[in-house]
Amino acid sequence: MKIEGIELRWAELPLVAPFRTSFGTQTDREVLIVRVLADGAEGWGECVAMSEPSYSAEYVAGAAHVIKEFLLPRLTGDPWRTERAFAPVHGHPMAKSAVSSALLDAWLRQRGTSFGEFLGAVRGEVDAGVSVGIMNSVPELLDAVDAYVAEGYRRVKLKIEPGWDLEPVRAVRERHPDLPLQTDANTAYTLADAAHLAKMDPFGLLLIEQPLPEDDIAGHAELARRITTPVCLDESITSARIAADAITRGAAAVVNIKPGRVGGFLEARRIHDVCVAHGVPVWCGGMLETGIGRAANVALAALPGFTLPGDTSASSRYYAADLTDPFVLADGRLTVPAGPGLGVVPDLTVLKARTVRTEYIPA
Ligand code: OSB
Ligand code: MG
Repeated sequence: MKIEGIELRWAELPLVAPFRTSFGTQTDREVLIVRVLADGAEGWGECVAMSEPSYSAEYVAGAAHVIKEFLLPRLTGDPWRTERAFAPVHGHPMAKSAVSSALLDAWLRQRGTSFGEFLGAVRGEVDAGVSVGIMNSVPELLDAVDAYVAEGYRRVKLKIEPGWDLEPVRAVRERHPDLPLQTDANTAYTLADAAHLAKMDPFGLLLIEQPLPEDDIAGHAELARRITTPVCLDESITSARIAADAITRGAAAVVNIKPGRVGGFLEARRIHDVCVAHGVPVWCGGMLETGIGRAANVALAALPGFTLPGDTSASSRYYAADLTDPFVLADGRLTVPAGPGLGVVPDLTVLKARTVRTEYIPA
């Protein structure tokens, strides 16, 4: 496949409700959409970097710069060759993933193969979980959780931080004794909080996600010895090599896989394979994706090792109007798109209405 060029689109989508985590509050999703044009084929990718470098070092404007200056000149028509060509560029996994996913979409569309078939999906639909942000009060949280449970979500994840942990988790657990429930701290604690975090042990949580800073593998291993809730890593897992290391050291009983965090779907699949080999369950994380990123995530979540529900929620959990046909919850599940490539295309009317800037860069 010969690359003709790429189109970058900066779009802004209002979230249906503000989303607060331990690292900040989001009311809009600023999203960079990549379109690869090659031999008459085209492919779409979504960059999951946020507006600010608060979840990880990447941010939208930085990712766009890296894509233009360092990735486009290395882009080839072959997904594996491109991955190797990107490797000398240190870091920037979200920028790499956006471009390599768009390339993979074009490559698969040309072959009439879906993301799911290509990755090794074993299911036609995947269990959907939902990530619930930090709220102003416990009653407000309970209302939000009740509504998601009524919609059919198969598990709930509560964002936590110091000052918003025991009380909200206890309240949700009392109201929903059998609900699959987990927490996500986005690095907000230190090992000195171990005794405090152990107070959540009686709540029967599926896991606690990324309680400590991303570079603290040893700390997570020590914390895992001091609490009974399984420790799951998100931010720390940036490659299959680190996944193997964290698992071997006892720092990760569960792994959250996000293609954008690890440089793309090829590495995401390797992490899945490493975890399966170690008997470690995985689930698909989310970064408030539009339908473009969601389509690929849902296909990934259909791999055999994804035995826990992911943060792959319906479009309506995020956006009043998604960039693609909406992903809809049916009996608490989302359907894996079956068509070639992503199996979805952006609705150009919605995309144009949300686009604030477009740039075409010939190869
Ligand atoms: O840590 O999993 C996270 C959203 C943005 C950045 C980081 C995270 C999240 C979520 C929401 O938890 C997942 C989603 O529903 O897309
Ligand atoms: Mg997380």
